[in-house]
Amino acid sequence: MSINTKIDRGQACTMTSEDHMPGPMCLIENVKGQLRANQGALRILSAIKRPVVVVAIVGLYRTGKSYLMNKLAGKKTGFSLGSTVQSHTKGIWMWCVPHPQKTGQTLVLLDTEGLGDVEKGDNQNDCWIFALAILLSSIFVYNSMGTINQQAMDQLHYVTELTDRIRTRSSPDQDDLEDSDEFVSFFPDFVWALRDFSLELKVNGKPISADEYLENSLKLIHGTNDKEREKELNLPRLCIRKFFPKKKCFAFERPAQGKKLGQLESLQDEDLDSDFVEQVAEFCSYMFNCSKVKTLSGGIKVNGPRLKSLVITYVNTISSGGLPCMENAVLALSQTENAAAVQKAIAHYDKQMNQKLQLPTETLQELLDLHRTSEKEAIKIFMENSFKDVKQVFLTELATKLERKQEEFVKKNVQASSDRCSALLQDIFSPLEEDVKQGVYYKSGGYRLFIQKIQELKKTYYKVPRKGVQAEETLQKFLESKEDVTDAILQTDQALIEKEKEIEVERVKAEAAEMASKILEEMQQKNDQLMKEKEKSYQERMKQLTEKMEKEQAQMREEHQRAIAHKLQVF
Ligand SMILES: Nc1nc2c(ncn2[C@@H]2O[C@H](COP(=O)(O)OP(=O)(O)OP(=O)(O)O)[C@@H](O)[C@H]2O)c(=O)[nH]1
Ligand SMILES: [Mg+2]
Repeated sequence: MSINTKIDRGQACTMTSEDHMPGPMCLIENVKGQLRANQGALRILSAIKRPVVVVAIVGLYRTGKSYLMNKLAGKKTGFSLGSTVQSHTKGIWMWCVPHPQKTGQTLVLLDTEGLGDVEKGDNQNDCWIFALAILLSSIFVYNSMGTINQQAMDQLHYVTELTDRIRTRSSPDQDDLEDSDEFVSFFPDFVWALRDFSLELKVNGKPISADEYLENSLKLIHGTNDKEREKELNLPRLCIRKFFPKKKCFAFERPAQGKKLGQLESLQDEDLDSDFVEQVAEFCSYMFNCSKVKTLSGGIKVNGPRLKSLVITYVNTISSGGLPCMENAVLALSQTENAAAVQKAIAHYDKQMNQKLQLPTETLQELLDLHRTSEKEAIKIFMENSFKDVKQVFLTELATKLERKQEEFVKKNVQASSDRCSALLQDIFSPLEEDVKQGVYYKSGGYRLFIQKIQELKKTYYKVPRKGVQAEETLQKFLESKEDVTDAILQTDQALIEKEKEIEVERVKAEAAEMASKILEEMQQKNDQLMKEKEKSYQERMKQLTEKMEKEQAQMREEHQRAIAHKLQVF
């Protein structure tokens, strides 16, 4: 068991605030050459809702990487250092701290297993550690000892292998950009940290900056006799120039001499080389000021849960023998987030409707208007929280769900109106029913009185507000149920001659038919309203979708243009 694995168990990190981890934790374990995401660390990432700036450090083993990362964390100890020649850090370790300069952002420090340890035998793992550090970070620190000589360049062969290890797209494009040309759009900024750099930075007697030194070192070699070797020597230089548009170099003095080097963690700044202390301060200041939030294709800003999703997708792909693909990782991310966006939109719709809707509504339009406003807001929320919704799968799901909800509300509205109207009719007509029971209308002239009374009560019924969409239908049904009584009163009325009774029966029938046709007309009107509403919903979705797609396409075009511009600049 490695020392760091012991620490992982021993000091199980508990978060005291969103991004305060008392110490680092293993994020990607490397157990016998198998990479595995650590669930505890993933849980910590889930809780970080702020955008993350991810700094990863990579380089040969035993070159002071962990020590430098502790400096970025502002701590003396943290990432565990080894004091022997044995390689120490295993896998990829993570430490999330509040960003020292940018409030509202979290700094995620990734310390990686040293490359090139001869004890490991093959370098497969090294290549994957290198690739993962590139894929996960927004600023990538390559750490090496001494000057940038050919040996240092050769050690950077990992960068030349990235084209075989990383894909940007799931299916290569037919356009003028190769897959690796697009690395530039998504790759982190590049920082080369030169440790124990003791030479003076001068060319032809003139002082040069570390950045100029790096630029000079990346110039291609020309004019040798061995063209094959020349190509080989130039490849890492070309790759760095091609993949990383933004480069920076820092040279550090040896921090201390002799045995002190083994006890750096316990030394105060006064005990360290003063130039080194200054150089570390400069390095930290650059990292804090110039590092960007990790951003994915399409301008998607990464926060903790998104970083977690990237870790899972990449590690799973690598463990199952596949090549990590940036586009697929973004798609995997979009699946989870778009599903959540649908939920969020629905929750908002439900909240709005429950707060504002009072059933029964006076008219169907009143309900439909409220639905439309809430639906518009829900779609907006979905658009704000979703991305790369290929073929609008999730938008369609949302639309279907909202449509079903609208149908449910329409049904509920009908029921509420029927219930209210029935109760109202019961209330209004019960004295009349009582009189009928008492035989008040079964007498000569009783029929006219009865009809008069009904007309009166109908008026009372019509006057009551908010009866809703079923007002007519419920009344008609109610009156229909009273037809037998009406008929019996008519037949017993001695004051009317047979002819008058016949006419009256016809009149009542005509009145009922008129009411029925009115109701039919109303139903037709309601159907038309619902159809129109569907059309409006569709138009609203399309409007918001077009706006979003235009924005996404502009972003893509910009990324593409940047890649082409960089390609032209490098060659
Ligand atoms: N010479 C030298 N030693 C350093 C420097 N920084 C740290 N060290 C010492 O080098 C040893 C290894 O430091 P680490 O930070 O563990 O190195 P690492 O690159 O993380 O090592 P691995 O995890 O094995 O890859 C420790 O004893 C450190 O005190 C430096 O700038 N120069
Ligand atoms: Mg280390």
